[in-house]
Amino acid sequence: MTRERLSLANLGSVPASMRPKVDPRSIGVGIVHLGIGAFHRAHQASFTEDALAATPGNWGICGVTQRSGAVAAQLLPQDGLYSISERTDAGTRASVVGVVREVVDGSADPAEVVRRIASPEVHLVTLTVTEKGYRRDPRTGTLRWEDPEVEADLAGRDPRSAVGQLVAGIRARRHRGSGPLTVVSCDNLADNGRVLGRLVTDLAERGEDGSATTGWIEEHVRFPSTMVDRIVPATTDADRAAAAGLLGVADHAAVVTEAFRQWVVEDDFAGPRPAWEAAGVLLVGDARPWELAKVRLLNGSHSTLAYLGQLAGSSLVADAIRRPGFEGVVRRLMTVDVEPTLAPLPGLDLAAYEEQLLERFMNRALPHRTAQIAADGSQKLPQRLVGTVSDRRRQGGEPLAALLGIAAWMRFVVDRRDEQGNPLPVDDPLSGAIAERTSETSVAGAVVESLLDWPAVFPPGIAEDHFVRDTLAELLDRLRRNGAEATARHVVDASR
Ligand code: CS2
Repeated sequence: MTRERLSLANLGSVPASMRPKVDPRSIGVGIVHLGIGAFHRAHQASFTEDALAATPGNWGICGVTQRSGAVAAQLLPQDGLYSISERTDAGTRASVVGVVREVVDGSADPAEVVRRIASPEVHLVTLTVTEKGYRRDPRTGTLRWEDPEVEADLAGRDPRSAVGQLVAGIRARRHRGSGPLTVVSCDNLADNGRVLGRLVTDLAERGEDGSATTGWIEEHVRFPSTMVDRIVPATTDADRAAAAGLLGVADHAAVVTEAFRQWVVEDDFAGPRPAWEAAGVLLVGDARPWELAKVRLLNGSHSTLAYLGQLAGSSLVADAIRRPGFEGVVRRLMTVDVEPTLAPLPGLDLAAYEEQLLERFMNRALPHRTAQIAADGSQKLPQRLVGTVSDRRRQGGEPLAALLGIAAWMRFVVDRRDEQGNPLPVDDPLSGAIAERTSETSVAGAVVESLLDWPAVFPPGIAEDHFVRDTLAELLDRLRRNGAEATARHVVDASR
């Protein structure tokens, strides 16, 4: 059956309980969002919609697609409308979100992105461009100047990198007198706001009007750090069909997610903002301890489960966590390896938080693919697992579960076959470099050495830590010989 597409014109045929909480026609744009993928639509847009339902204001979102126009093609014919389906064991709750008021295809129309950031009615730019979208060199903390996209943006074309878009937009704001701006990174990076602030300032400094722009940034632009959390699997055709069944109209931009959502933002804004606190957003003085806890506990567990699951043949997180030994590894990672590295977080009951994470991983109503989480490991591992290892080693600990996660990543990206011999979907911006580094030998100890001694992923000095090196080599060898389940059980037994 061909259904009509969701749009403002046919919103009346959507069941009343599923319509937007605010009238989309009444909201002006006040936010530009870079990277309008499924995560943003299920997270920041959903919080903003709820905030507007409580306290009206012109906080509509202009969503920018960064790499492909696919999302623009999904949202534009629908006037920016899309549905969120929350999946729990008790069933699905669908609702249409109305706060996305404009969509710009950043690859087709980069000048429009700059114009929108420079508009006086825009006060916020939020970003979800993934870890690799920052184009940052972990060795120096600044941009990878040799990156062709960075070079091209610096040379003055209409910018296409996220940092390039911000700098050009900020420069235009200064020229036009559009007023201050707050830039909110919503990616899973430790201290994401300060990281981004540094990249923007460094690029601005080398570009046109360098010192005038950096001076203006210093005075008029803020970069609060944030912690964002909601599990949002990539939408499938089956998800879109289910959404259409509930809505009565087709929704090509549908997203599915869990009921849980959390957003912690530093209360450091250059100008006005939506009343996000009315939607449950936590505004804090320092978001860093929240981000560190979330990235190491949730994302560290996710990556460990994803690589172990991929090796053992579990394509879904909810299946992986049920394999013998895997839950035990995640528990050990959280309580023995990560917890001692975290600063105390008043008001957060860590034990309850960890139990809740395990329940979220177990959620069978929300099929979350291990392949999705396994992607871009070289960009994710440093903040998810490697930081835990470094901190624990400094404290004299033996972070076996975090090391198992890293060893499983190594087997995934180097051997590229699961335990049944099936090819694995390695998707990583550094996969070429990984293959080059490990082409000489497949011996576990040598593979570990060639990867550990790589500043793009691992901090300097870690390769000299014999415990880290030997344990990784042993675990990689065990993964190859005995498989992921037996190796997970070995790590759990060693923790007793
Ligand atoms: C996941 C995250 O894909 C991944 O790497 O670990 O997207 C995760 O689902 C979110 O950070 C949850 O907040």
